[in-house]
Amino acid sequence: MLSLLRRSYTPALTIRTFLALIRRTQPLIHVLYHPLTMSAPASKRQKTTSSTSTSPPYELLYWPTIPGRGEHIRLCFEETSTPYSDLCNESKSNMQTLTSLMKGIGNTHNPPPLAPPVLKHGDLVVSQTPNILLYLAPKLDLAGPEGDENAIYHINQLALTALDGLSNETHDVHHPVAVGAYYEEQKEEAKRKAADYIANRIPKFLGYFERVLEGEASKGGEWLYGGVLTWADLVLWQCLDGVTFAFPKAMGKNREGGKYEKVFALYDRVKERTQIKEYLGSERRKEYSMGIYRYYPELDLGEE
Ligand SMILES: N[C@@H](CCC(=O)N[C@@H](CS)C(=O)NCC(=O)O)C(=O)O
Repeated sequence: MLSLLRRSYTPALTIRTFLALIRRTQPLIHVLYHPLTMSAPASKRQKTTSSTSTSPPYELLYWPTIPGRGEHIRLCFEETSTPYSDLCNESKSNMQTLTSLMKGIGNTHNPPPLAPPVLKHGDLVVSQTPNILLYLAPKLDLAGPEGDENAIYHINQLALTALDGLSNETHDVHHPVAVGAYYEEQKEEAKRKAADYIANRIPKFLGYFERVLEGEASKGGEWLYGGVLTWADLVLWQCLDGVTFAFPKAMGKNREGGKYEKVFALYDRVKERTQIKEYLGSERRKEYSMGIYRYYPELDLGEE
Protein backbone atom coordinates (compact mmCIF):
# COMPACT_ATOMS: atom_id res chain seq x y z
CA MET A 1 0.00 0.00 0.00
CA LEU A 2 2.79 2.38 0.92
CA SER A 3 4.50 1.64 -2.35
CA LEU A 4 1.25 2.44 -4.13
CA LEU A 5 1.02 5.74 -2.32
CA ARG A 6 4.58 6.41 -3.44
CA ARG A 7 4.04 5.55 -7.04
CA SER A 8 0.55 6.66 -7.87
CA TYR A 9 0.17 9.44 -5.39
CA THR A 10 3.65 10.63 -4.52
CA PRO A 11 6.06 9.09 -6.99
CA ALA A 12 9.70 9.61 -6.30
CA LEU A 13 9.04 10.15 -2.63
CA THR A 14 9.63 7.58 0.02
CA ILE A 15 7.09 7.51 2.82
CA ARG A 16 9.80 8.96 5.09
CA THR A 17 10.48 11.92 2.82
CA PHE A 18 6.74 12.28 2.29
CA LEU A 19 6.27 12.63 6.05
CA ALA A 20 9.25 14.98 6.23
CA LEU A 21 7.60 17.09 3.55
CA ILE A 22 4.42 17.18 5.58
CA ARG A 23 6.39 18.28 8.62
CA ARG A 24 7.99 21.11 6.65
CA THR A 25 4.86 22.35 4.95
CA GLN A 26 2.28 21.90 7.67
CA PRO A 27 1.97 23.02 11.23
CA LEU A 28 1.98 19.85 13.31
CA ILE A 29 -1.42 20.48 14.73
CA HIS A 30 -3.76 21.72 12.07
CA VAL A 31 -6.85 22.94 13.81
CA LEU A 32 -9.98 22.34 11.85
CA TYR A 33 -12.36 23.47 14.52
CA HIS A 34 -11.60 26.88 13.09
CA PRO A 35 -13.37 30.10 14.06
CA LEU A 36 -15.57 29.90 11.00
CA THR A 37 -17.01 26.54 11.90
CA MET A 38 -17.21 27.40 15.55
CA SER A 39 -19.49 30.27 14.66
CA ALA A 40 -21.87 28.09 12.69
CA PRO A 41 -25.49 28.93 13.38
CA ALA A 42 -27.03 26.74 16.07
CA SER A 43 -29.65 25.43 13.66
CA LYS A 44 -26.94 24.22 11.28
CA ARG A 45 -25.08 22.52 14.10
CA GLN A 46 -28.25 20.79 15.24
CA LYS A 47 -28.74 19.38 11.76
CA THR A 48 -25.65 17.27 12.33
CA THR A 49 -27.08 15.77 15.49
CA SER A 50 -29.28 12.70 15.49
CA SER A 51 -31.68 11.84 18.28
CA THR A 52 -29.18 12.69 21.01
CA SER A 53 -28.17 16.21 21.83
CA THR A 54 -24.49 15.76 20.98
CA SER A 55 -23.37 14.55 17.59
CA PRO A 56 -20.19 12.50 17.38
CA PRO A 57 -17.43 14.37 15.57
CA TYR A 58 -16.97 13.97 11.85
CA GLU A 59 -13.47 12.68 11.22
CA LEU A 60 -11.98 12.49 7.75
CA LEU A 61 -9.02 10.24 7.05
CA TYR A 62 -7.23 10.99 3.80
CA TRP A 63 -3.64 11.29 2.56
CA PRO A 64 -2.22 14.53 3.93
CA THR A 65 -1.10 17.61 1.95
CA ILE A 66 -3.13 16.98 -1.22
CA PRO A 67 -6.79 17.76 -1.97
CA GLY A 68 -7.45 14.42 -3.69
CA ARG A 69 -10.76 12.67 -3.27
CA GLY A 70 -10.91 13.91 0.30
CA GLU A 71 -11.67 17.34 -1.09
CA HIS A 72 -15.24 16.44 -2.03
CA ILE A 73 -15.93 15.69 1.60
CA ARG A 74 -14.12 18.75 2.92
CA LEU A 75 -16.12 21.01 0.60
CA CYS A 76 -19.41 19.70 2.00
CA PHE A 77 -18.25 20.41 5.54
CA GLU A 78 -16.87 23.80 4.59
CA GLU A 79 -19.91 24.98 2.62
CA THR A 80 -22.20 24.11 5.53
CA SER A 81 -19.85 25.32 8.29
CA THR A 82 -19.91 21.87 9.81
CA PRO A 83 -17.11 21.16 12.31
CA TYR A 84 -14.87 18.28 11.22
CA SER A 85 -11.39 16.93 11.78
CA ASP A 86 -9.05 16.30 8.89
CA LEU A 87 -7.06 13.82 10.91
CA CYS A 88 -4.01 13.19 8.72
CA ASN A 89 -3.47 16.89 8.05
CA GLU A 90 -3.87 17.49 11.76
CA SER A 91 -1.23 15.11 13.04
CA LYS A 92 1.16 12.78 11.27
CA SER A 93 0.44 10.07 13.84
CA ASN A 94 -3.04 9.73 12.34
CA MET A 95 -1.49 8.26 9.21
CA GLN A 96 -1.01 5.19 11.35
CA THR A 97 -4.75 5.10 12.07
CA LEU A 98 -5.48 5.27 8.36
CA THR A 99 -3.01 2.60 7.29
CA SER A 100 -4.11 0.31 10.15
CA LEU A 101 -7.70 0.60 9.01
CA MET A 102 -6.66 -0.22 5.44
CA LYS A 103 -4.60 -3.23 6.49
CA GLY A 104 -7.11 -4.51 9.03
CA ILE A 105 -10.20 -6.67 8.88
CA GLY A 106 -12.65 -4.13 10.30
CA ASN A 107 -14.83 -4.83 13.32
CA THR A 108 -18.29 -6.15 14.19
CA HIS A 109 -20.05 -3.28 12.44
CA ASN A 110 -17.59 -2.09 9.84
CA PRO A 111 -15.84 -3.88 7.01
CA PRO A 112 -12.32 -2.50 6.40
CA PRO A 113 -11.81 0.24 3.80
CA LEU A 114 -9.64 -0.53 0.79
CA ALA A 115 -8.54 3.05 0.22
CA PRO A 116 -9.14 6.56 1.49
CA PRO A 117 -11.10 8.75 1.88
CA VAL A 118 -12.54 7.21 5.02
CA LEU A 119 -15.12 8.88 7.26
CA LYS A 120 -15.42 8.09 10.93
CA HIS A 121 -18.63 9.22 12.60
CA GLY A 122 -19.18 7.71 16.01
CA ASP A 123 -19.03 3.93 15.60
CA LEU A 124 -19.39 4.14 11.85
CA VAL A 125 -16.38 3.77 9.58
CA VAL A 126 -17.28 4.16 5.93
CA SER A 127 -15.32 4.59 2.70
CA GLN A 128 -15.83 5.26 -1.04
CA THR A 129 -16.16 8.96 -1.82
CA PRO A 130 -19.69 8.93 -3.32
CA ASN A 131 -20.88 6.70 -0.50
CA ILE A 132 -19.53 9.07 2.14
CA LEU A 133 -21.21 11.97 0.35
CA LEU A 134 -24.49 10.09 0.23
CA TYR A 135 -24.25 9.50 3.98
CA LEU A 136 -23.38 13.11 4.78
CA ALA A 137 -25.59 15.06 2.39
CA PRO A 138 -28.95 14.69 4.19
CA LYS A 139 -27.26 15.44 7.52
CA LEU A 140 -25.64 18.59 6.12
CA ASP A 141 -28.74 19.76 4.25
CA LEU A 142 -27.14 19.30 0.82
CA ALA A 143 -29.56 16.65 -0.42
CA GLY A 144 -31.91 18.72 -2.56
CA PRO A 145 -35.37 20.18 -2.10
CA GLU A 146 -37.43 19.02 0.84
CA GLY A 147 -40.19 16.57 -0.01
CA ASP A 148 -38.48 15.25 -3.17
CA GLU A 149 -38.03 11.62 -2.21
CA ASN A 150 -36.06 10.74 -5.34
CA ALA A 151 -33.71 13.69 -5.06
CA ILE A 152 -30.81 11.75 -3.56
CA TYR A 153 -30.81 9.29 -6.46
CA HIS A 154 -30.75 12.08 -9.03
CA ILE A 155 -28.12 14.04 -7.18
CA ASN A 156 -26.06 10.90 -6.72
CA GLN A 157 -26.37 10.21 -10.45
CA LEU A 158 -24.92 13.64 -11.17
CA ALA A 159 -22.12 13.32 -8.61
CA LEU A 160 -21.19 9.84 -9.86
CA THR A 161 -21.11 11.09 -13.44
CA ALA A 162 -18.79 13.98 -12.55
CA LEU A 163 -16.53 11.60 -10.62
CA ASP A 164 -16.49 9.10 -13.50
CA GLY A 165 -15.40 11.50 -16.21
CA LEU A 166 -13.72 14.37 -14.44
CA SER A 167 -11.93 12.59 -11.62
CA ASN A 168 -11.47 8.84 -12.17
CA GLU A 169 -10.76 9.20 -15.89
CA THR A 170 -8.54 12.18 -15.23
CA HIS A 171 -6.44 10.06 -12.91
CA ASP A 172 -6.24 7.33 -15.54
CA VAL A 173 -4.81 9.80 -18.05
CA HIS A 174 -1.51 9.96 -16.15
CA HIS A 175 -1.73 6.30 -15.09
CA PRO A 176 -3.24 4.57 -18.14
CA VAL A 177 -1.40 1.26 -17.77
CA ALA A 178 -0.68 0.54 -14.12
CA VAL A 179 -1.80 2.41 -11.03
CA GLY A 180 1.22 1.10 -9.15
CA ALA A 181 3.82 2.17 -11.74
CA TYR A 182 5.45 5.58 -12.14
CA TYR A 183 4.05 8.08 -14.63
CA GLU A 184 7.44 8.10 -16.35
CA GLU A 185 7.02 4.39 -17.08
CA GLN A 186 3.77 5.00 -18.98
CA LYS A 187 4.37 8.40 -20.49
CA GLU A 188 3.76 7.39 -24.09
CA GLU A 189 0.43 5.74 -23.27
CA ALA A 190 -0.45 8.75 -21.11
CA LYS A 191 0.11 11.06 -24.08
CA ARG A 192 -2.23 9.02 -26.27
CA LYS A 193 -4.84 8.91 -23.55
CA ALA A 194 -4.54 12.64 -22.84
CA ALA A 195 -5.15 13.48 -26.51
CA ASP A 196 -8.37 11.46 -26.50
CA TYR A 197 -9.39 12.75 -23.09
CA ILE A 198 -9.04 16.36 -24.25
CA ALA A 199 -10.61 15.83 -27.67
CA ASN A 200 -13.51 13.58 -26.71
CA ARG A 201 -14.04 12.89 -23.07
CA ILE A 202 -13.83 16.33 -21.45
CA PRO A 203 -16.25 17.80 -24.06
CA LYS A 204 -18.62 14.87 -23.57
CA PHE A 205 -18.84 15.44 -19.82
CA LEU A 206 -18.99 19.24 -20.07
CA GLY A 207 -21.71 18.86 -22.69
CA TYR A 208 -23.63 16.52 -20.42
CA PHE A 209 -23.58 18.95 -17.52
CA GLU A 210 -24.54 21.83 -19.82
CA ARG A 211 -27.62 19.79 -20.83
CA VAL A 212 -28.39 19.04 -17.19
CA LEU A 213 -28.34 22.76 -16.45
CA GLU A 214 -30.54 23.45 -19.48
CA GLY A 215 -33.01 20.78 -18.34
CA GLU A 216 -36.17 21.40 -16.36
CA ALA A 217 -35.05 19.24 -13.44
CA SER A 218 -32.37 21.81 -12.65
CA LYS A 219 -35.21 24.27 -11.98
CA GLY A 220 -33.60 27.28 -13.55
CA GLY A 221 -30.09 26.24 -14.53
CA GLU A 222 -28.32 27.82 -11.60
CA TRP A 223 -27.69 24.52 -9.81
CA LEU A 224 -27.66 20.99 -11.17
CA TYR A 225 -30.79 19.76 -9.48
CA GLY A 226 -33.95 21.14 -7.93
CA GLY A 227 -33.03 24.83 -7.86
CA VAL A 228 -30.83 24.48 -4.77
CA LEU A 229 -27.13 23.89 -4.17
CA THR A 230 -26.49 20.19 -3.53
CA TRP A 231 -23.47 18.00 -3.02
CA ALA A 232 -23.38 17.33 -6.77
CA ASP A 233 -22.66 21.02 -7.43
CA LEU A 234 -19.72 20.87 -5.02
CA VAL A 235 -18.44 17.65 -6.59
CA LEU A 236 -18.69 19.14 -10.08
CA TRP A 237 -16.91 22.27 -8.91
CA GLN A 238 -13.99 20.33 -7.49
CA CYS A 239 -13.78 18.19 -10.63
CA LEU A 240 -13.74 21.25 -12.90
CA ASP A 241 -11.14 22.91 -10.73
CA GLY A 242 -8.91 19.85 -10.80
CA VAL A 243 -9.25 19.24 -14.53
CA THR A 244 -8.45 22.92 -15.12
CA PHE A 245 -5.30 22.54 -13.04
CA ALA A 246 -4.27 19.45 -15.02
CA PHE A 247 -5.17 20.77 -18.47
CA PRO A 248 -5.18 24.58 -18.27
CA LYS A 249 -4.94 25.18 -22.01
CA ALA A 250 -7.63 22.67 -22.92
CA MET A 251 -9.99 23.94 -20.26
CA GLY A 252 -9.25 27.57 -21.15
CA LYS A 253 -10.29 26.78 -24.69
CA ASN A 254 -13.47 25.09 -23.46
CA ARG A 255 -14.35 28.11 -21.37
CA GLU A 256 -13.62 30.61 -24.14
CA GLY A 257 -15.49 28.53 -26.72
CA GLY A 258 -18.79 29.46 -25.09
CA LYS A 259 -20.43 26.04 -25.49
CA TYR A 260 -20.48 25.34 -21.78
CA GLU A 261 -21.50 28.71 -20.40
CA LYS A 262 -23.83 27.34 -17.77
CA VAL A 263 -21.21 24.89 -16.50
CA PHE A 264 -18.57 27.58 -16.09
CA ALA A 265 -21.14 29.95 -14.57
CA LEU A 266 -21.88 27.28 -11.95
CA TYR A 267 -18.13 26.93 -11.35
CA ASP A 268 -17.81 30.69 -10.78
CA ARG A 269 -20.92 30.76 -8.60
CA VAL A 270 -19.65 28.05 -6.26
CA LYS A 271 -16.24 29.71 -6.00
CA GLU A 272 -17.85 32.95 -4.86
CA ARG A 273 -19.94 31.41 -2.10
CA THR A 274 -19.00 32.93 1.23
CA GLN A 275 -17.85 29.79 3.02
CA ILE A 276 -16.18 28.28 -0.03
CA LYS A 277 -14.32 31.50 -0.78
CA GLU A 278 -13.07 31.70 2.80
CA TYR A 279 -12.00 28.07 2.66
CA LEU A 280 -10.17 28.40 -0.64
CA GLY A 281 -8.16 31.28 0.75
CA SER A 282 -7.29 29.38 3.92
CA GLU A 283 -4.46 27.00 4.80
CA ARG A 284 -6.97 24.20 5.01
CA ARG A 285 -7.18 24.10 1.21
CA LYS A 286 -4.18 22.12 -0.03
CA GLU A 287 -2.37 22.67 -3.30
CA TYR A 288 -2.57 20.18 -6.13
CA SER A 289 0.61 18.18 -6.54
CA MET A 290 0.94 14.43 -6.99
CA GLY A 291 -2.64 13.33 -6.54
CA ILE A 292 -5.45 12.75 -9.01
CA TYR A 293 -4.92 16.12 -10.65
CA ARG A 294 -1.36 16.63 -11.87
CA TYR A 295 0.02 19.15 -14.27
CA TYR A 296 2.22 17.61 -16.92
CA PRO A 297 2.57 20.26 -19.67
CA GLU A 298 3.27 17.57 -22.27
CA LEU A 299 -0.23 16.11 -21.70
CA ASP A 300 -2.10 19.39 -22.17
CA LEU A 301 -3.18 20.87 -25.46
CA GLY A 302 -0.25 21.96 -27.62
CA GLU A 303 0.21 25.40 -29.17
CA GLU A 304 -2.28 25.95 -31.98
N1 LIG B 1 -13.58 4.65 -5.68
C1 LIG B 1 -12.81 5.06 -4.53
C2 LIG B 1 -11.36 5.22 -4.94
C3 LIG B 1 -10.47 5.36 -3.75
C4 LIG B 1 -9.05 5.60 -4.16
O1 LIG B 1 -8.60 5.19 -5.24
N2 LIG B 1 -8.29 6.26 -3.30
C5 LIG B 1 -6.93 6.62 -3.61
C6 LIG B 1 -6.61 7.95 -3.04
S1 LIG B 1 -7.60 9.20 -3.80
C7 LIG B 1 -5.98 5.57 -3.09
O2 LIG B 1 -5.21 5.79 -2.20
N3 LIG B 1 -6.06 4.41 -3.69
C8 LIG B 1 -5.26 3.29 -3.35
C9 LIG B 1 -5.61 2.10 -4.22
O3 LIG B 1 -6.48 2.23 -5.09
O4 LIG B 1 -5.01 1.07 -4.01
C10 LIG B 1 -13.38 6.36 -3.97
O5 LIG B 1 -14.04 7.08 -4.72
O6 LIG B 1 -13.20 6.65 -2.78
